[in-house]
Amino acid sequence: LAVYTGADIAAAGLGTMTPAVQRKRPDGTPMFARSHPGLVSGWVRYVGDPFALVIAESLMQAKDAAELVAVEYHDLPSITDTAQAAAGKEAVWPECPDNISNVFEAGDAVTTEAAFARAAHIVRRRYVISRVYAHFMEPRGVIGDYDPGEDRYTLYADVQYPHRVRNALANKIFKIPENKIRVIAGDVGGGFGTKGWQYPEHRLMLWAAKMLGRPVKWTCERQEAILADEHARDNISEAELALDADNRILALRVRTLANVGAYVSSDRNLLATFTNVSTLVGVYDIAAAHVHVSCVMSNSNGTAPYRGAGRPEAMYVIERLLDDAARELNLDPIDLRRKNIITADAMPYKSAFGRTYDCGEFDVNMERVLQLADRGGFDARRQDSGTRGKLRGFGFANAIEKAASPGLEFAEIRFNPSGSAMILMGSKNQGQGHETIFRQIVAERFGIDPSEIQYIDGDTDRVAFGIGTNGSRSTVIGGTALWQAADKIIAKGKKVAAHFLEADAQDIEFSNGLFTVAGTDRGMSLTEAAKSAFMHAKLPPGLEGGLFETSTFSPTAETYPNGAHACEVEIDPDTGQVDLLSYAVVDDVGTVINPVGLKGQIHGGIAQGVGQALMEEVVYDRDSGQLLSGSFMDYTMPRADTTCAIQVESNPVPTKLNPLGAKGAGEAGTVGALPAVMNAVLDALATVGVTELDMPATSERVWQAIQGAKSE
Ligand code: MCN
Repeated sequence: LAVYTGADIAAAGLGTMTPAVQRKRPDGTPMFARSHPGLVSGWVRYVGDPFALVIAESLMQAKDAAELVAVEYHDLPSITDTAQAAAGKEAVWPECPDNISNVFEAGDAVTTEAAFARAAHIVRRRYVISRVYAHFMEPRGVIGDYDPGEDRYTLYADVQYPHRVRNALANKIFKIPENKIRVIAGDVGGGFGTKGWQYPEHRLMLWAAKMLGRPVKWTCERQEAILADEHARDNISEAELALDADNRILALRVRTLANVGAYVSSDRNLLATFTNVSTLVGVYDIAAAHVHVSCVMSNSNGTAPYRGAGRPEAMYVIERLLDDAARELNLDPIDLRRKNIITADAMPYKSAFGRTYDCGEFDVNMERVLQLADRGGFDARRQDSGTRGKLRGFGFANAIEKAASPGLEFAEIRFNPSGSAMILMGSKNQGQGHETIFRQIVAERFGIDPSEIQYIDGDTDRVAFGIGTNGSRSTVIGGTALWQAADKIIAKGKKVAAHFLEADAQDIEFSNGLFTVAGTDRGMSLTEAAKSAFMHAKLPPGLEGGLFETSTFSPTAETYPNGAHACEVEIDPDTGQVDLLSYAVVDDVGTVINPVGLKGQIHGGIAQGVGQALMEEVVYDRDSGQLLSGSFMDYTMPRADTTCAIQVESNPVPTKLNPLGAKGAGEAGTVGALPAVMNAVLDALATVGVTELDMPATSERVWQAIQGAKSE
């Protein structure tokens, strides 16, 4: 039906995304950023860079036609490795010869330097965090449609932020009013941050639908997904810890090279490099800290938020550094943590990065998880493994993250004339179980059966406003908006009930779904009140008919979910195979809204952390820039037999920052799992002289490390 190229897109005048963040390059000149145009012309900058769109009646026709697109490639040198890109070995963009798009700093360099100057011990390490890809259950998909009568586009797509995608398409790409675009996201099929934003296919399908006068559909195949969907993590940190003679931590200093890929199209490509580095000091009382991040461009796909978005990276650095410091100084890693942990009586605690941890019992979490994991019995278990020729390791990590940062979210509660209820949420579910928890909140407040409440999200024409799921914000922010909307429903319901019960609204009480006149047995249910609210002829003058309420909420500060993770691994020194034997976590997500849902979130998060620590990795060939891990034959995913039974216990310390007392939870498992698992691997390997190993701890890498130590 059509073949379009970058030149067609350019001629159509479609806009691009742009980053809002403005930073400087190392030499003080403005940040270097180039946006992806949707389809490129003349120059592809990474394997997977889209340059032509082929549309046909059937998938087979389209694939055959795509094979006929003749491309004359001139091979140019490429650079995909983070350290080599940062060394400016080859330039991704000639205009930016050192490949440094921008730099970010936080903390206080001067006080940190001074603390290092008076330190009794300084421990230095280099940590590499590998590049991974989310690999959600369902690859992305898009249908674009255009209605010439209304001059209006409809995008059906599995996006995490329907309203923000609509706004971006309207304001940045098509430059039309938002009400000219409708975005409908049904079941998202997993997102993990990677389906968060505006991909080229969104604008291309809408534009092509208009050009061709018919809907156009695209479904990503697994191999395209890993080539072209955003990747994540991929950074190298040089970390230093300063301690006094009594092993109290004086300061932390970190320099990070973060690989952002070939384009910087929006803040998304930079988010993980700055928003969450502020938790680098972890749950420890560290008076001085400084971090310097260089955002490095390379001939690779862009990186963007993926479950944790900088938080697992931050915890990885501090928690591995503590284990390495303990090993170097011949201390017990837990005792070193005990000495430096922030205790509950220090709350609220302002960290060296200026973050205020409002509440939490970090020491309680730590001691409890050590009991759960039976650390006392570890030596005996290690001996037992030894008798079977295996190396056993105990891994520990405390974790803290910034979640539910200030920002609006929206909720609406509607009653129908029959008294049935519906809720419309601005946040989009992508697998976390929002239909359950938001119904549950309303059901508990209104005393109605959750299964009788209709749940709606993901449609910009039906839901007035929304931001979406990221940074574990939906429960806290969307849940509070819903809570407030419920308050309004009850307030209005009281007026309706007062009228029908012939009482004063002041005297109406509400509990368990019933409005009652205080001190009497006269009452009416919320459902009855809702029905009555539509009986316009019976309503008093001044009382508006119907029962619908909306609310938005933005917290004044972020919450700090925290927890402690402990796990054990066994390594076969002959093969390098790492087996995860046990895993325990004690988590504080404030008020637990749904214990089963929470457990699922923690399990899933840990599985993703274990996957990255032990096997997952996106690999580009250093010489050719080709993607080597292009399918599940080369990109290893964790399976049921990779993990083990996971014990999850909660130690909820409700926050006062929202009426639910909730903190975020959706990323917590991953945040703690990366360091906990790698610390366990290193604890096992240290017994045979291996003290340094980068993730993923694949059997080959582990075996090589053991051979290396033997030959030394
Ligand atoms: N919950 C709870 N009590 C709390 C907080 C949360 O019981 N105090 C439980 C609830 O079941 C809730 C769930 O945890 O539905 C997640 O809540 P929340 O922490 O508010 O996180 P969001 O709903 O905003 O989800 C975002 C978060 C992120 S950022 C990623 S990435 C992620 C994740 O959640 N992607 C997921 N979990 C995922 N789970 C699935 N299945 N699929 C994804 O794509």
